[in-house]
Amino acid sequence: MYHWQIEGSKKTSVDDMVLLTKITEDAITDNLKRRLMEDKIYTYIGPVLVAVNPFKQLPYFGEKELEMYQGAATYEVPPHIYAVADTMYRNMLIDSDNQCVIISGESGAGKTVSAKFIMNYITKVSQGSYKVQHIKDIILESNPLLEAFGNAKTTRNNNSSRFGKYIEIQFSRGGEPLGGKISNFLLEKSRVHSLNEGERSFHIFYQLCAGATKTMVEQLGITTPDYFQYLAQSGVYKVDNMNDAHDFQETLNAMSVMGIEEDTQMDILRIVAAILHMGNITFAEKGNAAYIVSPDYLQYPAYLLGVSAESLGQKLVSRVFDSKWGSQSERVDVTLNMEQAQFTRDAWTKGLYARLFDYIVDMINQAMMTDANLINLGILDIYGFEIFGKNGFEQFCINYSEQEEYNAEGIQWKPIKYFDNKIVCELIESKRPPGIMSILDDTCATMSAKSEGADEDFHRKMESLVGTHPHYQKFNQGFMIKHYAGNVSYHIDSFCEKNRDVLFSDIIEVMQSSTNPFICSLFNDSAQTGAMGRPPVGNTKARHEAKGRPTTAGMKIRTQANELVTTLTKCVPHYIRCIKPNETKKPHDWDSQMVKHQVEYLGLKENIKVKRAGFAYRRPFHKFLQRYAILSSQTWPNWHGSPQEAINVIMATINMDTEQYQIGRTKVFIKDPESLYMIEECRERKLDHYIRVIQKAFRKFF
Ligand code: AD9
Ligand code: MG
Repeated sequence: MYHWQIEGSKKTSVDDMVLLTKITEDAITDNLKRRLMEDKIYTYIGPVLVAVNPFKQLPYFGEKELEMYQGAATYEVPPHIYAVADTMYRNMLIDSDNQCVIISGESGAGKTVSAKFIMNYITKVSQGSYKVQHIKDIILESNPLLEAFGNAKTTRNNNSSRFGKYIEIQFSRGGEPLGGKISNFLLEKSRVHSLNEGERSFHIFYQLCAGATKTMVEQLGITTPDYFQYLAQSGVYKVDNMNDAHDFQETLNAMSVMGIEEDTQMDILRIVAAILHMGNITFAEKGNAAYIVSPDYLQYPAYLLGVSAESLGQKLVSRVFDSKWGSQSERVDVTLNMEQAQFTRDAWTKGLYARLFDYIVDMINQAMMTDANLINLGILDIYGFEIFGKNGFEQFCINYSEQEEYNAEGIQWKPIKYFDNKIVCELIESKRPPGIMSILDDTCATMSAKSEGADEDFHRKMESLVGTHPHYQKFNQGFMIKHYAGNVSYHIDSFCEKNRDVLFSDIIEVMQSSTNPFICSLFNDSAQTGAMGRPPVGNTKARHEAKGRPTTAGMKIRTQANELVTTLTKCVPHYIRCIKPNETKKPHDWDSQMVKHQVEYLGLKENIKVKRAGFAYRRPFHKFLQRYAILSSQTWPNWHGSPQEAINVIMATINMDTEQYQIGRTKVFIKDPESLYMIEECRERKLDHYIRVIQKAFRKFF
């Protein structure tokens, strides 16, 4: 005998938004809100997972769920990120196809957390020997290590990824992880020297200050972060719910797991400390020439970097300029003014940091390298679209790469009507007629050694070449772009310097002369990885591209974005759309306008429509009956016959066209979504009826 209970109330949410009766942005937003209020953060649109950031730990990520989602059919279990991970893993094994998951959403929406859930799930459910366990440890420990060096507190996210990452886990045909590979994109290295209000630099700086051992304090001159100008400029040292000293231990442990020896760990920290000490070197000006205010401040960083205080000081205030740029070539001796000296110091520290970051990525890659020809599962966690109070070159690049990634999804997704992204892509990357990136590269190719007036020149050229573009608008200090995710105003300062991204050759020479072999090795540029990784150097052939132009940051991003799209097209894609429900970072706080905007630009409505078009609804008998038995007085509240008969009875009660459904072996199939909505409507009416009956009964008694 079956006994049915009313499943939820009329106002329950749907766990697959393909089932929404109305497909409007409001209905989608409302559905997500209802679910979040019940702590249900996951919702499907067919196979796409929508994840709303709960801003609190939820209980359903334990061993029980790890068990529950293995091999489970989607309809048997509530929507979950583990279900996506499980589908990827099983598809990969069954079809021997590479899989990837593209995680998108704005800054703070939960992309990195989602990526980690997937990595956790996959490493937990896959089998393997002792050796495989070690690879799993490396994969998992790569997260805290990369986050220490690549994440920072921004106003939008306390643990914001300041680099993009694509991690591939490589598996044997039997499903054991045997290796992996990380590609990193565009570290926001200017954060080393410039902080916006309310933000911090990369976590590692604060970790070192909070967690340094006695030896480190002595050997690296570590003290509290307010002593270091680079950190003191924003005055933010602590992050809610973050324990820097504890995280430091985790960073050190992660380095050990990567096989980085203790001596090398100390070398890495030496560079971190040297950067902080260099930031304390300040300049003043006499005439037009910069000088160092307190030459004493040169001693410590020079000692840490293994170079003489004299050469460090000299290279900060003057420059032998090997200005091989484009077809021009000149050698200029320049005395720097104060601004240029500061610029040089900052270029130096961020150059050091970028090389250190690349070194760490290299070490992780070496630790998980395998030469077996395997199938892989990739996870793309790129920075989220951002709009800050003041946006510069970095935001421009971040928003551009987010846009490229979005384009990559064009592979599978219908173009989104709401916004034709192609027009903005052209505005940014078109070669002919030149788009913004080309104009920027042209300006850089002809800019003077001292780069004076270059930004203004770039601004003027843009005005004449793209000034009339519908998504471009000029303002006094910069330009605005109407991106799909919002309008962003970019300030023009330093666009050219940041795009050119050269580390002056004489700085490189000083670094190569270091008595510390580790530092020398970082600057031993036989091949440069350029703006996104190691900055190009002035004295190598690799500096010049085929056309005789050096690689710029912009070129590098375009190349990497294209490579990424090529990689992704070779995989079976899966999608996770992360949504940030508020700006307060508080649980159960819902900003409808903000969510609706994300629903719009993530194209969720269009996704639902596409999914619905080819929709064939199928449900196991018991699930169907649980929901719809209420529709007939014969099947409700008890039923004694077979489930197949019950379904026939229900369908007859509501006059369902017999063409519209079929009863399979274990499931019922419904042809058109409209028929399903018809059943849903009948159910709602029935529920209304019951509610009225109950209310009436209540009124009678009270
Ligand atoms: V950015 O583009 O890197 O700035 P993400 O990566 O999208 O951004 P992240 O994953 O870092 O955002 O999430 C931001 C914060 O939200 C996390 O640090 C958590 O505190 C919080 N969060 C996100 N998702 C979850 C979750 N599923 N459960 C609990 C979460 N907290
Ligand atoms: Mg992130």
